[in-house]
Amino acid sequence: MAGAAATISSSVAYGAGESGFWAKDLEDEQLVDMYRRILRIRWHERTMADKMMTDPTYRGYNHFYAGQEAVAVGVCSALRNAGSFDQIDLIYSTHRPTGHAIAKGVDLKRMCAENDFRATGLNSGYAAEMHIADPSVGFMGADGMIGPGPVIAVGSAFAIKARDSDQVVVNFGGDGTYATPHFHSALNNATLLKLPFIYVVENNLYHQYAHYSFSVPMKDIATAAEPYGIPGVVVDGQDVMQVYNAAKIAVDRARAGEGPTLIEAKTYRYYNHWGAPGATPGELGAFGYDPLAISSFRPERELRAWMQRDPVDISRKILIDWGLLDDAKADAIETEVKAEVTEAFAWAAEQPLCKPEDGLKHVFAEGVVEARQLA
Ligand SMILES: Cc1ncc(C[n+]2csc(CCOP(=O)(O)OP(=O)(O)O)c2C)c(N)n1
Ligand SMILES: [Mg+2]
Repeated sequence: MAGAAATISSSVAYGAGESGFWAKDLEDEQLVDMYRRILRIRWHERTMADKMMTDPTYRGYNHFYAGQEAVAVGVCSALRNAGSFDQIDLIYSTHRPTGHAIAKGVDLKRMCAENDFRATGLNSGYAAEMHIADPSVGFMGADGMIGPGPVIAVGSAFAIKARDSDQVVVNFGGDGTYATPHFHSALNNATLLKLPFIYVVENNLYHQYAHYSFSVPMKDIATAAEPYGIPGVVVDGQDVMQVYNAAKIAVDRARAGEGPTLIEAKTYRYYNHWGAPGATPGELGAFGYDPLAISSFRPERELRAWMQRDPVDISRKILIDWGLLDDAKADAIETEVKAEVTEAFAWAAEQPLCKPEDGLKHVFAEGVVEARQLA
């Protein structure tokens, strides 16, 4: 695979052929858990969007991830998500982080509290959506800046290699990150140093309100891997099994010390760039006009076409086709997840708000730094 962009075409049937081997090889419970996590992200999104539109006391805001769930869940399912900090795999997220956070396993209640600026939130209520982090599960943080994340992630991968650990680092980035110097610097250094690093580009076709072709000269961002001689993989980001398979191959390669991979997941976001403008309470997605955009930046038909290939429906169909679920079991999981999300928001709403005098706590780490950290 090295030296050329390998394509897992979207015509590959659900997990069929060589690329399907690992997903089919997972334990039944792990496969069902993928569906559960996709649903957890989806209902967190819908609940939060509805709250933003209907509850004036709610402070939270989000760059919604609905439509892209299979990317986060497919990738994180191929990672080590439990264990001590020197064992688990690490992910670096973006300004659109809550799906990544849930897929990696952050505590949903504490994330809901964080997003509503509550003192018992994941980061004491001072991070909110764009800076949430939970290193205990390897969720190294959201990042409001478009660009620097992958450079930090590559530094982390270098530290892992220096410690001779077999951990893997994944950086998620939007299609907008291609046009930043950090994208190229990250791939360059990860290749030269053969780091355990995976760059997952979530190509949802738009940066804010501009089509990606305004700043990306090629159709497939994965082809950016070619000059580095590392694998560049295009994957159907609506199909969790295909994402998983591509991620599993990349994770195995990274753990074996063979270096980085670039994965491009073709996907789409159902809400507008930020918050819930154009959305209607109780309805998935934002079809209306976003006043922040200069004009209607995407055709409604395009959104509806992507919604016909919905990651929730696709994962459910796969598991039913594979005989792991039937409609009644799938519905029961959905009911459980909805109850879990409702409970998380209700718990968060009762938590104390953070206090101004605590605002500068935890900005810098306390402790001792040796003059030379590497022998
Ligand atoms: C350095 C920097 N410039 C501009 C912005 C404003 N901004 C926020 S999101 C965004 C577009 C990101 O597009 P993409 O990477 O495709 O991610 P998506 O929002 O589609 O998930 C921009 C320009 C920013 N956050 N940081
Ligand atoms: Mg984008």
